[in-house]
Amino acid sequence: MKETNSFKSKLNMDMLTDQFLVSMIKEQTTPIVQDIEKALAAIDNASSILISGHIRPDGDSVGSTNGLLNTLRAAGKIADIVKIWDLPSQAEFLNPEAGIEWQEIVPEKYDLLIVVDTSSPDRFLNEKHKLLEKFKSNSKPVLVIDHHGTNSKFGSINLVSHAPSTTYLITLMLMNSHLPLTKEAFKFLFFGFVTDTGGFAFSLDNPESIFLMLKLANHYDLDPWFIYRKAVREKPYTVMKFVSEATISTKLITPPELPIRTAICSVPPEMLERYNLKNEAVAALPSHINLIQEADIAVVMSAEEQDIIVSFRSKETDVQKLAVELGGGGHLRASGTTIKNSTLQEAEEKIKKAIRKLYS
Ligand SMILES: [Mn+2]
Repeated sequence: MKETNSFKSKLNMDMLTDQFLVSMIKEQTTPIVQDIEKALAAIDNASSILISGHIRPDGDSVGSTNGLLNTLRAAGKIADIVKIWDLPSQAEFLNPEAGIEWQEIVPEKYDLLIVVDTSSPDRFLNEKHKLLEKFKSNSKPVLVIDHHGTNSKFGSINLVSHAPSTTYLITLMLMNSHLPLTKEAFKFLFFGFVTDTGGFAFSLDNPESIFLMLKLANHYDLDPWFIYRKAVREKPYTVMKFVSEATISTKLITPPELPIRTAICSVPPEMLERYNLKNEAVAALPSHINLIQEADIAVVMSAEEQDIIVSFRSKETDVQKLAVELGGGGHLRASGTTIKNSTLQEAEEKIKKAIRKLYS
């Protein structure tokens, strides 16, 4: 690989002793090195930074926000996170709220807004806080760091690239920086990688990423098995029961009713109430329903106030285009959308119509 001038000395990666790991980090960084430099320049220039993940945060969103928070605070900067939702239960063991005092967000206090793992402005609390408008009208930079293929690049600086997780992009960025990538910060970044890849599985098309993250876990003296187990191999008893009931109620629709074999799981609010679970418990469902061998597409729907939250998963089929057709976005085999002002029944009809249109 050609060495570029962009790699300065004494970066985080230069302190690693494993030269094979260092060369792999450089190789993984090369296609995005210019965006990384712009992102790091924006961070360097800011002394107070506001960080936001996406609504209904998953492990990658929590890992990205908290990994950055930790690093930026260790670098002596003022850094805060926009609190947007209850945290996913599998993140509890990391104690992500430690050291965080939640307060009313005053956008004017910050020099830089970093939005992570968020494909479009309607996926974070922008409407409520008018963050994009306030930063842009004051000519303050907005840095978007994300790995969703459908990202609309709504920042003034965008580190947006195909990657196994947003925390992976952040890891590459920090390895190319002088910012203190602490053990605590890397723990969150590793956790985001594990959760978003379903325990490394979805990153098998980029085996270097698995090697790199495992080697770094080793470097930071973390126990990868412990984090992996906590992240993807354990679920609360009530969630297990809820997942079982939701699975039993799942319909498998096959041709000719739909052009492609589709498993549809619909979660009425009553079901969550019965198990005393919050909406975040639904996040456990899509990958589970996608296990159904006879289904090409898995659809999970749940109600949230007047809207229906929809997740799509597939084994091979492109469900990104299905989400986009319905106003959402995501990845090729994992995507989602929100169908506004709708009942579960109406949303299901809309989804079936889109499936007939796209896969016939
Ligand atoms: Mn993600």
